[in-house]
Amino acid sequence: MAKRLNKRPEKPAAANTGAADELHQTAGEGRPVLTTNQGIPVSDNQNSLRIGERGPTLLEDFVLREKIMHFDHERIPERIVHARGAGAHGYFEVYKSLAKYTKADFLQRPKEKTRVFVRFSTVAGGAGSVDLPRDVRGFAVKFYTNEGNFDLVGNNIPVFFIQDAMKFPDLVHSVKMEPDRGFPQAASAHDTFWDFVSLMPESMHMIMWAMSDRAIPRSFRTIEGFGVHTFRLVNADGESTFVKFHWRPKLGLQSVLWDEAVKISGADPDFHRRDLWQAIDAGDYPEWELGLQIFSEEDADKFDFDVLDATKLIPEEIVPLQMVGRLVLDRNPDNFFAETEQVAYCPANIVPGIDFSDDPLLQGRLFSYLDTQLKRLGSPNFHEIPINRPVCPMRNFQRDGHMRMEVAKGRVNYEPNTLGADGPRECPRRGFTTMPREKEGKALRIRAESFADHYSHARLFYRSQTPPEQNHMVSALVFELSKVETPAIRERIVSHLQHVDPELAKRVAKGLRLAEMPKPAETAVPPRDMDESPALSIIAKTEPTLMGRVIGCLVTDGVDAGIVQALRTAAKSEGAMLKIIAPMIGGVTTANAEMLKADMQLAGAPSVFFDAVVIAASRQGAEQLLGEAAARDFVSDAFAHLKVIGYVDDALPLLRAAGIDENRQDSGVMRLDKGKKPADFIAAARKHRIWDREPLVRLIP
Ligand code: HDE
Repeated sequence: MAKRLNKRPEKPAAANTGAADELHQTAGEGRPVLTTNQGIPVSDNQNSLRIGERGPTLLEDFVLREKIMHFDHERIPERIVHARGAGAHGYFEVYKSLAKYTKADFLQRPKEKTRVFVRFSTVAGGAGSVDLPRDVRGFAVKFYTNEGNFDLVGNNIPVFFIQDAMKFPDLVHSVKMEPDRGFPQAASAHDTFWDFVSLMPESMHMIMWAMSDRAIPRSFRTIEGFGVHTFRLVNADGESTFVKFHWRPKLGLQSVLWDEAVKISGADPDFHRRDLWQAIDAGDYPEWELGLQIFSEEDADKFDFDVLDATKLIPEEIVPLQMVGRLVLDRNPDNFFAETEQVAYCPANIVPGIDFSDDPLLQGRLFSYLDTQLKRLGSPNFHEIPINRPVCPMRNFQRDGHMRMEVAKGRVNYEPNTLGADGPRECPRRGFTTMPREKEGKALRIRAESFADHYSHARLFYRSQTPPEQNHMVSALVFELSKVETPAIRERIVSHLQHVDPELAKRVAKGLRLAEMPKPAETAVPPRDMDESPALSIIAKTEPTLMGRVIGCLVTDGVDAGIVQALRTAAKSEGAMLKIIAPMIGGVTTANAEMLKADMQLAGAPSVFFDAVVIAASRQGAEQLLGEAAARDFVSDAFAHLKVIGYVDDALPLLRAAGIDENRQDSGVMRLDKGKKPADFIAAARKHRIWDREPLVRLIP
């Protein structure tokens, strides 16, 4: 900006710049001078201007008034959905040319990198809510390509609740706080949400996903992402295919258990954004692969569901993913507001070579985002905010408006013109062209027959889960419906579940203690069985790795430093992190009388923060911790959350106080001194959770 101003001919070139710099460097200790927004140096930032020592403040105090005025206007309206989020900069690298499918410039040259800004979010809660409610996660990527911005505004679930944009405000109203009482915040477990979905059988597939562990992820780094809708790719010859976009996390999918989610929400409401920030800060850059499901219009016609229906997915076993590139997040934002809050995604931002489909949900979204940005950012010039600016040239005759930053030169602000010969012109060769599509028919408000099957895909998802995952879905449904106060709503949901899976319906009915099984809901078309898709399960595709995970090691004075060091080395070689938790943040003295630094203090570091834990207390330390509830909970929660627990013999009293019998045959509880080695602990912890333990610690309907 300053550079451009200096070029303006009416200003004497850099007339007073040097002097101004000097003036502003005189605050002492090499610090620049604090100024008002007008650049006026401020002499006192502690006291407002008043008459006498104890007199009234003067209206004349422009420094005070400007500061308070600016503060009063620091907030902009939060997003009506996806209000809570965290973002990061990074790049997308395409593996090989995709010219065969698309002419999109950023997908033509192998290894070419395109800068991106990614924002993850929850949907239902306000900006100040917590990171771990049961909810869908937004996964929005802005690619700053040489042909303009391409926004892939997706979710971590490949389908959606509704088929038509018309229902979106109703859906969102129903899940948000109830309008009379203003609660619950960031929770679907209440009457209005279940009332609405019980009357919208098309939502049943998404409900299955929302009740699964996908809705309580361990980290943003361990979620998948999906473009959800069918899009089109168009190549230079004008040939088009359909495409579905998928993001696959390098660390693999991982979720927490519901009880962990509840406890994390209290202990660290910022669990996900902190995790993302810290990983990037440590140089442990989160990564995803972009997978494409490419299929032709003829393929689409053969499926027995409609690819324009966003409540359906195409099993990977039918159309496999082609991995075409990777996304790496390598830089935290400099400023949360300027970047993460002001970033304005819009599914209508596409580049030549990518096109929309007629999915009625997508079509509605094409309107909504531009409209919402205007309200949120307050001006049609929001594209000039640095985070939203394309990196390629941006030239047109749009002018003026609230907060215009560009100083457009010349007398020509219209087109065609002869007075601005060097001005921009349309370009049929390079410009975006819509894929020509023939359509005819009457204007109708109607839902296609091909959208009528509401249960088969819900059944596909449920039946593709492993038994522990199915158990969690049953528990989630029972939990949520038990919060619903109106019995008829609970019954209506169970009447739908019977079409998803009769056993599931029975278990939920039992968990709710329904007096009798309600009649099955009426169906437009009978649900059918599909081949199971293991790719839909988290557990079925979990890779044994601790990469990117965190091990919590509880220590006290007298800890054996050798064990801690061996664990640290083993964790590092695995790509995992070891965090030391001590009764006091000042650390502990080891058995060798050396200081061991603590990363966290016990009361603020419950075991829900960690993927596996080690109890390395000395005998005396363990005895002392018996009187500390946080220490007992640390151990008993780790056990209840099916984590691998390593311990030293001296720490046994603490394990026993937490109700753990060390002689129990459980491969996830292992003695580390004179027994297994840290490497054995790491090998066990790679499994993430000891699923066999679950029936011992939780009653499942
Ligand atoms: Fe959005 N959605 N949405 N949505 N959506 C918004 O735009 C909307 C839908 C998604 O990190 C809003 O800037 C309608 C599906 C993400 O800033 C708003 C419909 C999917 C984000 C809006 C949908 C999404 C949003 C609110 C139904 C997955 C956050 C603030 C027709 C494919 C982006 C904003 C960010 C945000 C409208 C359905 C994803 C109001 C009308 C389906 C990730 O414009």
